[in-house]
Amino acid sequence: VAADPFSAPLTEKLVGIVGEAHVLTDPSTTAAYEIDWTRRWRARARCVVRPADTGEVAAVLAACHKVGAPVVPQGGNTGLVGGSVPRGGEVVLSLTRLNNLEPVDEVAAQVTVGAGATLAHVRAHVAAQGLDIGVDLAARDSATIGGMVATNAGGIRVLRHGPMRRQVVGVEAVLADGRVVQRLGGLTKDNTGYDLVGLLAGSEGTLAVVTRIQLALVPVPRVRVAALLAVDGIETALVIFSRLRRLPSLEAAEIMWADGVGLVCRHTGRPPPFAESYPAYLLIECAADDDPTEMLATTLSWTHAVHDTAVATDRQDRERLWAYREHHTEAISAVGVPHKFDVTLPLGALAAFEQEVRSHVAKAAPGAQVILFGHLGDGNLHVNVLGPPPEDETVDDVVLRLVARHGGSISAEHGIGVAKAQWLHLTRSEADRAAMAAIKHALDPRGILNPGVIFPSRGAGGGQQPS
Ligand code: 2HG
Ligand code: ZN
Repeated sequence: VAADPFSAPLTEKLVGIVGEAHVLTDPSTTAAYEIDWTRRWRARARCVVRPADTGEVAAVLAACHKVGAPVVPQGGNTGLVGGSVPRGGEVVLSLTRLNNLEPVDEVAAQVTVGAGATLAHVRAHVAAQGLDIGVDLAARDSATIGGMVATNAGGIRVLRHGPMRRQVVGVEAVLADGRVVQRLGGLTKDNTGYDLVGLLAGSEGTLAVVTRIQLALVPVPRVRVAALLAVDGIETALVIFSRLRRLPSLEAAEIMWADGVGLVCRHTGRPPPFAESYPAYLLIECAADDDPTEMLATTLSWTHAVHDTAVATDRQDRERLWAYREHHTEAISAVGVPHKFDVTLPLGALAAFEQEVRSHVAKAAPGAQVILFGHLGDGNLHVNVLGPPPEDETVDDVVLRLVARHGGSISAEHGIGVAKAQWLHLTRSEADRAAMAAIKHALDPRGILNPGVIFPSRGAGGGQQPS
């Protein structure tokens, strides 16, 4: 019989491991670790523990494992599916102090970093060698590499370089009972049993806690060009994209609509992108050593479907165009607490889905505001619904079932977290779920790592209830 985790003097044990200053229990200091970025998911932690290195992470997990105390690993807490905040009474294991950056290996084009290093810090660290990480995303200043690996983060360059899993050459991770596994040899070829590195990428803190990551780096291209194209809608955008995708220099193809861009302008005080407003906007970026501008212009010259274009090459101008896209998340959150659906559809189903998701949500939640945007090239739309209260899951059910009917995925790049656990069955069969559960049980037999994430918690309909 497991000891009652709440009667054991666990907190004292943790203080002995990491020091008093790094075990937080006072609500004024724990609050920021207990609420997620969307403000939809919030609960009290038993305590927040901030180890300094792998040894301390291992000791913390061993202590928690001994008494069966549940643990929620947390990086930059920029997740959007409630997977990095407590459900009530867990130990929050914050990895942000593991932010060591090791020297860049220029020959191998690799770097090894601590799980708590932010994406922006690692990019700045490797930039001196003319290198970069293949993944980039709007939360770059806060998102940590460990969290990005754990969630297999995607972002704006998946088209060119793939998601986070593809950038990871090796990891060091601590298992639920405190033992450490390490694959940091930096070998390009290494077929020695199961691919633990690939398995931990996207495991959302349910199988082990990633502490160090070895990343493959990509060269920084000499010239970058961004273009914002005003179009009539997603069908036109897809036709244009079908041409653009033949350009080897294409890195990003993002879509947004007039309402989202309007919200961004109001929220940030920026002027609209063009003198006139258009139904939708396609934002593309090409990067290469030889200036890709002319090839881009030639590729676009056949179409008359672009109403207006803004092109930018220098950094400031490019950032000005990207701002319309990257401020969507915060502009939406400034209006209210959104229901977020990060979904992928087959590209051929994207236009029908766009129409249907708007009409189905309007029927299920009259008056709700639906803001769409996303990574067109990946078939990845971010459906944000404002209006229904956080605990009302009617629109969640409507949107996710619609995705499944169109052959899509209920999570493209944000993960399942607790937000979508009860809908996992929509796109993962019973056999699939049994295989995943067997892996979970093998690596975490006491179920202490991020309970309620990916797999719905037993008894409850869908794990944590929204606050
Ligand atoms: C993005 O693409 C992020 O900017 C956030 O994945 C999406 O806020 C969202 O729904
Ligand atoms: Zn995204």
